[in-house]
Order: sequence, then C-alpha cells, then structure tokens
Amino acid sequence: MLRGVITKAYNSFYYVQTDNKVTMCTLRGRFKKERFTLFVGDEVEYESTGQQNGIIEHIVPRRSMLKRPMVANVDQVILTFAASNPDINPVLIDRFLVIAESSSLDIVLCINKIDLANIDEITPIIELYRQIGYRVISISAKSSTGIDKLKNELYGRISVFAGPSGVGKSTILNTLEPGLELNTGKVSEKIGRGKHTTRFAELLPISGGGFVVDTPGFSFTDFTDIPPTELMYYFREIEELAPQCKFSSCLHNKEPQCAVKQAVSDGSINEQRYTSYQEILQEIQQYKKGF
Ligand SMILES: Nc1nc2c(ncn2[C@@H]2O[C@H](COP(=O)(O)OP(=O)(O)OP(=O)(O)O)[C@@H](O)[C@H]2O)c(=O)[nH]1
Ligand SMILES: [Mg+2]
Ligand SMILES: [Zn+2]
Repeated sequence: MLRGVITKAYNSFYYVQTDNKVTMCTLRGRFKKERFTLFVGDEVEYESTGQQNGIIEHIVPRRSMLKRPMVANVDQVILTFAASNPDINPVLIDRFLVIAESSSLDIVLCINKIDLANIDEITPIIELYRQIGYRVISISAKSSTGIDKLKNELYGRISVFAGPSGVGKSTILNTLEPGLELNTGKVSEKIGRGKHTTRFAELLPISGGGFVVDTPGFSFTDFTDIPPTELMYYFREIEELAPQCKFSSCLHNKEPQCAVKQAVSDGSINEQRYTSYQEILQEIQQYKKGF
C-alpha cells in the first residue's frame, strides 16, 4: 500500500500525491456505501492499479478540517491584506482574525503591497498585532520583498491563503512558485474575461515541500455560529484578562468591574480592537434575538 495526500478532487477522481508522483485514484466501494466524503488535504493509502492509477483503500485520521474552503489537515492560515489598494482596514483584519481563531489553526498575518505603503500608517498597525502575539510578515509580491521570509513559514505544512479580494493572494503564490500561473487581476476583470477564481480548493505543491491553497477573496464575514460567550477567546488580549473580571460571566460589555474595560481605559488594550470586539458581539447578539 502507498501513502499520499489528495491534492485535487475532480469528477470522482482523486489526485493523490506521493513524494515523486501523482496518481489518479478512485474510491473503494465501501467509502461510498458509508457516504464518507474525502477532501483535498486528506492523507490516504492506496493500491496501485497501473502506472498512473490506483484505488484508495484507507484514510488516515484527520488532524483538522477547514470548512471554507473544505480542506482537511490544514496547518495554518495566512491571513493576507494589502498595505494599500485596497486600503488597510484594522476592523476587517479583526473580523478575519475571529474567523481564523475560531477554526483553531495557526495564523500568520501577511501584509502585502508594502511597495505602495505609507510606512507611518502601516508601522503602528503591524506593531499592534505583533504586540498581541501574532506573527506578522510584510511583503511585496511585486518586488519580491519578504518573499523568502514568507516561504520559511510554509515548508512542510499545508497553508491556506485567505483574505479580501484584490490583496494579492494569487500574485504572492505566483511569486513564490512561478510554475503555478494562477489567475490574477481585478475581480471585475476576471469575470469579464469569463475566467473564474478557483471554485474547488486544490493543494498546490511548493518546492522544498509543503502545500499552499489559494482561495477567492471574500469580505463578508459571518459570525452567527459563534456563541456570545465564546467571542472573547478569539481576541487573544481579551481572553488573557477575562479571568480578572469580577463576574465569571462577564462579556466585557456593560458589566461592572470589568478588567478588560479597565485595560482599555488605561491603554493596555487597544481601543480599536475593543471596538471591533463590541461590534461583533452586538452582531451576534442581534442575530440571536432574531429567533
Ligand atoms: N503594487 C503591488 N501590486 C500588487 C502586489 N501584489 C499583487 N498586486 C496587484 O494586485 C492585484 C490583485 O492581485 P490578485 O493576486 O489577483 O489578488 P487576490 O487576492 O488573489 O484577489 P482574489 O483572487 O480576487 O481574491 C493585481 O493587479 C496584482 O498585480 C504587490 O505586492 N504590489
Ligand atoms: Mg486570487
Ligand atoms: Zn470583563
């Protein structure tokens, strides 16, 4: 039996990559009987049935499952934003961070297009997220600045690139791995040309080992499946202080003797971050009331 990773699923064929080749596999019947779905990223064992074909016999237990896009065994999310064009927006960064934190994957913040950056504007933002504990890498896909630093984060892992449209996710991957030739450009142009951004997730191998996944950008973030009491765990600095609040049920909103609000007023928690927290909390609470 051989072992590999599903890099692509297409028309009930699974492309399984081993160290040195890709095999087109079908599934052993019992998977279908059990209605078990395999995803890109799944590690499988297969029996070879020819030069380039095989049958998947066994799936290795998953380490993680990302829902959007559906990819198994993702190790980390590279949350990508642009320093400019589209303008950097800390509120949007916080919203994406909540989504990423709630998937319990490692997170790297990647700020692209620093060739366009106003350094005075961008530096405090980078410092803010570093202080909270995030790894932040600033790069320019256009001038290849920082690309090696980013590459170092990717070796031997499965990394998903996510973030708003137009920030340069596909361009970054093309710079990292010129053979990929991913479609880039403005979204409107992509539609105009009749080309679509990838609809199905695919693991793209990178030289030196590891895989990346390109995703189409989105800006609409939906928090409705996060309970209000859990939101604080997705803001690292709030989570850290929460045990010091007077009430164990404190939502750090209107409650008295709240350590988080105290920290905001003495400046040790960033006010903008706290505003993001309150806004998202309100969205979740309003959604709950809707029932
Ligand atoms: N100046 C500058 N422009 C860049 C850089 N990286 C990407 N771009 C440009 O930004 C535009 C959008 O790039 P894409 O790679 O298509 O962006 P994307 O994030 O993949 O967008 P979606 O696929 O729609 O989510 C393109 O016109 C790129 O040439 C950069 O580092 N500097
Ligand atoms: Mg893209
Ligand atoms: Zn509190």
